[in-house]
Amino acid sequence: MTNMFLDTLAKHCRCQPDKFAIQFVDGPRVTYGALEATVNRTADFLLALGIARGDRVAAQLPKCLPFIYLHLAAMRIGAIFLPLNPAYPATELSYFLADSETRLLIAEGRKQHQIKTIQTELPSLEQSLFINPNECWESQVSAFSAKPKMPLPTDPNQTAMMLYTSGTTSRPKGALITHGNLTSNIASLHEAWGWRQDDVLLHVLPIFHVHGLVVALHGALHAGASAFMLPAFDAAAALDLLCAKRFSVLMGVPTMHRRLYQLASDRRFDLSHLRLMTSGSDRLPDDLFFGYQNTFNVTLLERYGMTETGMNLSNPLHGERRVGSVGLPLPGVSARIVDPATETPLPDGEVGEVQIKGAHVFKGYWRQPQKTAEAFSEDGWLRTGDMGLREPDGYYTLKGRAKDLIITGGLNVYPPEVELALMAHPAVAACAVIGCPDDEWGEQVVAAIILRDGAAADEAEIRAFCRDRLAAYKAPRRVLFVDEFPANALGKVQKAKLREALCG
Ligand code: MLC
Repeated sequence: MTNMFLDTLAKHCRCQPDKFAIQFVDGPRVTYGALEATVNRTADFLLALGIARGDRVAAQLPKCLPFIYLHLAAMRIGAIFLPLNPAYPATELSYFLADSETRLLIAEGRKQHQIKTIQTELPSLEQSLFINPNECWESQVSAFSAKPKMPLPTDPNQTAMMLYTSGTTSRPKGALITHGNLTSNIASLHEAWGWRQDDVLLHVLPIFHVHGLVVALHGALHAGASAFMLPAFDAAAALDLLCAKRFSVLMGVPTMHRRLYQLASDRRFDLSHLRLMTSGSDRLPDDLFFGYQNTFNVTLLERYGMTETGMNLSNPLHGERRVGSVGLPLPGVSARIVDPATETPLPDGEVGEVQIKGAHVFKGYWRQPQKTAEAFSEDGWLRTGDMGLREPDGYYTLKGRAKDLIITGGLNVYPPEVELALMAHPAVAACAVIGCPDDEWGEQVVAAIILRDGAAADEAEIRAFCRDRLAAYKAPRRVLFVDEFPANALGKVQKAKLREALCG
C-alpha cells in the first residue's frame, strides 16, 4: 500500500508549508503549514475533550473551514468522523447520533435548541459543541499544541469515517470507511486523473458526502494542490470563476452541470483550459455531454462510484470518453457483471448486476453483520445493486438499478424511507414513492397516496409533514392521490407500472 492519505498530507505540509492549500471565497488563504498547525491544534483539543481512538465524532456543519479541520483532526487521532448533512431534521439526526453512539457532536449555534430536544434520547452523546462556522476557528484552538501528541494511524483496517447510507429494507446504515479505503481510492484517482501539484480545484460540492469530501477535497490535498471552495453551489459565480482561468479541475453532479449549461444559454465559453471536469453521483444525460462539448469546448469525464467504495469506474483522462458510459475499472479496482440470480459472470454485452472488488471497498456496516454479509457475494464481491453491461473493449455502461432507489440532484433517496414517513400521517392508508424523470434533477421524488376512508389531506400538507421528518431533498416534490395501485398477484405495488401511469 502507498503512504496513507494522512501521511502524504503531512509530507506536503512539511515540504511546501507556504503553498495555498484551501481558501473559501471571501476567506483567508490557508497554507499547508497553517493547515497542519490548526489540524494538530484541533486534534489536541479533541484529545483534551477526552476523545479517544474509535470514538465517533459527528459534525453537522455547513461547508466551512472548521468542518475540514475537525474532519482531518478526528481522523488524525484515530477517531471515527461522521459528516452529517445540515439539512437533517431532528428525527433523522437523532437516529444517526443514537445508532452511531456518537460521543461528540459539533454543530452550528442555531441547532442548539434542536439538539436539546433530542438530547435525552442520546445517552452516548457526552458533549455537544456549538460553533459559529464564520468565526475564526484558529483562534479558538490557539491554546492547544501545534505539535502532534500521537503518531498518525498506521493500521489500514482502522475506521476513519462512517457515512450513513439508506437502504431498501432497513433504516440507514453506517458504512465504515477505513484509512486503507481512503488511501487506495485516492492513490487510484491520482494515477487515473493525473492529479498535479499545480492543480487548482474549484470546489463546488457539499463536503458531507464521499464525492465532495474524498474525491474532490482529499484528491486535491493528496496531490499537494490547492482547493478554492464555494460554500454552496452557485452556477453564476462558478461560471465567472471558471472563465477567469485560474482553475484546472472541477467536479460536479449532473444537476450542477445542467445549471451551468443552461446559464450559458446560446453563448459559448471556452473552458478548455480546465484539464479535468468530471461528472458523477448520477447518470450524465447524453444531451448534456454533447452540450458541454459545444458550449464549453469540454468533454466531461463521467465516472461511477458509491458511498461504500468511493470511485470504481471512470472514463479515461487520455483516450475516449464515451458518451453514456462510466468507463473502465480504475487502477486497483476489479469489476464484473453477473446474473443477479445465480451470481455467475455474464459475457460482454449482457446486462447484469455490477459487482466490485478492491482495497477501496468498505469493511462493512456499523454493527450490522447481517446487512454486511448481504452486501457481498460468497466470493467477496460487493453487490452494488446497479445493473450494467461491459462492452468487449472493457467500457462499462449502467442500465438501471436492481434496487428501489431514486437519485435526485446527485443524492440518493430510498423510497421505503419516504414511505415510512408518509405512513405516519393519519390520513394515509397506503402509499408508494417513485422517481419521475426530470431534466434538472435527474429524477424527482413523487408520492402516490391512497387516503383512508373519509380522511382528507392536500398536497401541501403532506409535503410539509414529510419535511418535518425528512431532509428537504427526500420530501416528495409532487403528491398524487389515487384510488388504487397497480399490484402483482402477491399484492406488491408494481412501481414500474406506477411510473408509467404517473410520470407522464
Ligand atoms: C436541494 N434540494 C433538492 C436537492 N438539493 N431537492 C432534491 N434533490 C436535491 N439534490 C431542494 C432544496 O431543499 C429546495 O427545496 C429546492 O430543492 C431548491 O433548492 P436549490 O437552492 O435550487 O438547490 P441547491 O441548494 O442549489 O442544491 C442543488 C444541488 C445540491 C444540486 C447543488 O443538491 C447538491 O449539492 N447536490 C450534490 C449532492 C452530492 O454531492 N452528491 C454526492 C453523493 S456521493 P425547497 O422546497 O426549499 O424549495 C455519491 C457517490 C458518488 O453519490 O459516486 O459520487
